[in-house]
Amino acid sequence: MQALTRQLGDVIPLPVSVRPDPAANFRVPSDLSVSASPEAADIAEQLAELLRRATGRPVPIGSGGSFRVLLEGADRNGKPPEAYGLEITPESVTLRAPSNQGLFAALQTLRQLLPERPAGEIVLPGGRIDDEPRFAYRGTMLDIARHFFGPAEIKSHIDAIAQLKINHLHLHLTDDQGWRLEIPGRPRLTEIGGGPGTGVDGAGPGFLTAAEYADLVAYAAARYVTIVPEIDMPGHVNAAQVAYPELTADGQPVPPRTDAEVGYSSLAAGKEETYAFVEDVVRAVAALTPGPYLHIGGDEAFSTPPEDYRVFLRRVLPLAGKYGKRAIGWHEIAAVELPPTAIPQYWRIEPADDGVARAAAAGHQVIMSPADRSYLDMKYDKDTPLGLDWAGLVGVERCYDWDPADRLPGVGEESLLGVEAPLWSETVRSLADVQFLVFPRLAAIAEVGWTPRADREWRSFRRRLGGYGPRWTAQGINYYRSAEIDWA
Ligand code: TNX
Repeated sequence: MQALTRQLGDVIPLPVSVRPDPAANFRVPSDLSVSASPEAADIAEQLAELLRRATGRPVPIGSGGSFRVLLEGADRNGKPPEAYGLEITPESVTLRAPSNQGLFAALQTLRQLLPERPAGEIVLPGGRIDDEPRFAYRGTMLDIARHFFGPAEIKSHIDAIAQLKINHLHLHLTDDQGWRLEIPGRPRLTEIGGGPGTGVDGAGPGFLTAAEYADLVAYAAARYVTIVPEIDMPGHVNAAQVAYPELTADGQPVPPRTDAEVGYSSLAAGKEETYAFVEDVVRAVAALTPGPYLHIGGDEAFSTPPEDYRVFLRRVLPLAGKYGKRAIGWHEIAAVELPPTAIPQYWRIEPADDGVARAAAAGHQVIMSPADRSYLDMKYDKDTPLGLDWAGLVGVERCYDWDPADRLPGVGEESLLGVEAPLWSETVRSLADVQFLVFPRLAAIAEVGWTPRADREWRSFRRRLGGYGPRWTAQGINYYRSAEIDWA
């Protein structure tokens, strides 16, 4: 009897319900094929591709296949769109969900039960998984302002995060050191803000054309990842002011900056040029972004007087709604009364009254990104060659062993839209650097966001994570082999 490739529950994030049936193992036949509901053709093709990769054999799609993809009825019985079932019997493997989003989630689970590369006979563990996420929003952020990453790199990152059921990629598109998205009618933003010498230490030039961005959004959508674009304001705007000096308070040009200071630049709350600019940008970004969110930044506006900050936000937050988007902002935005659908993203280390609890009490949803648990740009330990440490050292266990519903009094389970792990890029210079900081920690955040709190346990996660390592290796992902984990 061939040994099992994996146990049924060896999956990250851990599914809600795992019922193994050792009498029902499935031996993958040499003439395997995939059959699917007509509306699930795209998922069937993705499954066939995974099976081709795992077996090295051709995998046709047709009727009567032993791998079945079933889209079942629109009625979700109150379950979230990503809910799915995966059933493995001696005869067949069935992915079942009421939406393609759910089928995609099922596919990510099945992928972790398959080898990445052909390795002899494959026996899948019998039984049944029924699963659904704890939070609708499970995100990560990539800062392409401090260091630019191009379409191919961002796509490869999307491939890696989607496997962990991360379903939002927040792109930090603008900051003091660079402007990375082409805005029609404002060409100098990217000609200058994305040109040579931009980025921290001048090491990260480049920008996305509007067409490249639209293509990225579509690529992400095909993997059930929603792009959340961020235009950071009123602070973090030096690159915009270099391109358009009318955006400074006195209209005088400012020099480009490539250092990593924060809090020195600000849009002028009292100038109409400011709002004409912001509306041009918000309109353009909203038009390029089919997803529901537009992130307006709002963090660390240390050189904006508090009253100006409020004046600015009261005018700018409603612009997201005007162009059909829900505004997200770093938690500082809770200093003003927010439009009904606006979402503060909480990043603070110590609980403090930033108005976030008041916003939650008024019915606002909150995204949790506490820096000391979820900031992927913090060092793992004191010897980590990349990263910062202002929020402390963030090892894998620290990233895992906390709960978003406990973070801030007044912001409990029902107030949370979800969790996000940001990667700021001041210290990274390559995709390999990104991967080193993101993996394995994003796997921890993925489980924090998906798995019921009562089912989460560090020792179980640690064991499953050790088994995941070879998967990253096979995919060429430069993950950090933390000494906290016994890597396979
Ligand atoms: C704080 S926390 C920032 C970013 C920096 C990051 C570095 C927050 C919303 N803003 O401007 O890149 O620290 O860790």
